[in-house]
Amino acid sequence: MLPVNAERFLADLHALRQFGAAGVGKGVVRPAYSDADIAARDWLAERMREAGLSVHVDPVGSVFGLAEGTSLLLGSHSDSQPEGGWLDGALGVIAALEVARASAEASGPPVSVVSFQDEEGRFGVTTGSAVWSGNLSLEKADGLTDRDGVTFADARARMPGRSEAFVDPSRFSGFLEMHIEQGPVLDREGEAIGVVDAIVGIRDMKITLVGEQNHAGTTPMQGRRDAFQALSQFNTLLAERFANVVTPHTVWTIGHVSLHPNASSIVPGKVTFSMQWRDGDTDRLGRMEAIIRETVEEVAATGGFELSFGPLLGLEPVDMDPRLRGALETSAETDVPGRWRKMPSGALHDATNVSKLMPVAMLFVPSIGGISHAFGEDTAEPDLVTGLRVLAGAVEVLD
Ligand code: HGY
Ligand code: MN
Ligand code: MN
Repeated sequence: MLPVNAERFLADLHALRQFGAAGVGKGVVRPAYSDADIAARDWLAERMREAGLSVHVDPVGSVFGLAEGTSLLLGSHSDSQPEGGWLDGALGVIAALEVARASAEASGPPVSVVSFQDEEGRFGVTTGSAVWSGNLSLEKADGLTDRDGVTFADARARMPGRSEAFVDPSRFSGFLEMHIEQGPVLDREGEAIGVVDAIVGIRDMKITLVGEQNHAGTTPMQGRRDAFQALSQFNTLLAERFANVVTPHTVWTIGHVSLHPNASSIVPGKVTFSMQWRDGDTDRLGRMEAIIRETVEEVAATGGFELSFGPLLGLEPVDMDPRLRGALETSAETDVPGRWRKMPSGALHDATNVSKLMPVAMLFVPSIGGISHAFGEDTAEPDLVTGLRVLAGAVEVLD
């Protein structure tokens, strides 16, 4: 087994959390290209150099620590949601760093490390790895805007030390991403490791409805073109119409709503909201898209609203590579016999994009209470260390 150092790994994980530490517990606010994110990437690049890796910051700000020759690539992302936890992404990056370091110290197999940029989708969906993989063109990415109207082009220009070149993926033999589960299964079942078999697909777009802004006291209920009421009606109709199409694993979320002008005494004239849906079946994702479009078109036509759609972003469901997955399974069975399971991922990961470039596989450690994308996200430290050992063991199996 590669001599990974659990104390050094945990110390680095806590050090990374200091960038953007917020909220109660171990919360983090470190969205892509924020000052905290840029400082964290700078810190990470220094740790990579100390580990003997050569640092390459690609045009979108994904930070690679490259080993010489052909290597395995390990990593995840170090940006966070607008309110996030200390482990989502960070765990996979710091575990990768520790395995690369330990392997170099023991003259083991070459291991490279990556922290992809904007996995959490301030602009798109897993934007940094999507651009690297070709799932999203740089031109299209540059035109995407965040919820405040900042473009991806302007945001990535803030990232110092960027190269003009993307890393050539042919230098890597495969990609392993360790992550927290972000769901309740492993914690509930008392298991230590999940070996992912497939990652669900996703669709995401912004929808805007424009009605008529007016006085909230004098405008009769009859004839109002109230954008909030339109959204509310759409939401209710959508749930009814999805009923015959979805499975218990299908999910959909209206997570961001911008209501204009958002004041108590004004009938709101405009709403822009995010519409996101996820499922393991591409056909179902398409059927859901058709229902979303028809339903909102109907609401707009009946109530007299102007309707517009933002770009449809998405990633297809993907299966993990059997050989890499097998290495994780062998390592898990050696380390925690009978205390691991195969499982799908309902969260998106950079591995989805990277699978276009090379074989990929993923492992999960438990999330306490299944909480993530919230300040309360956490994992018991012994479980973090088990994940590190299983990852290191898989690297050895593959060697
Ligand atoms: O939203 C996701 O599934 C991921 O955490 N970006
Ligand atoms: Mn993540
Ligand atoms: Mn996340």
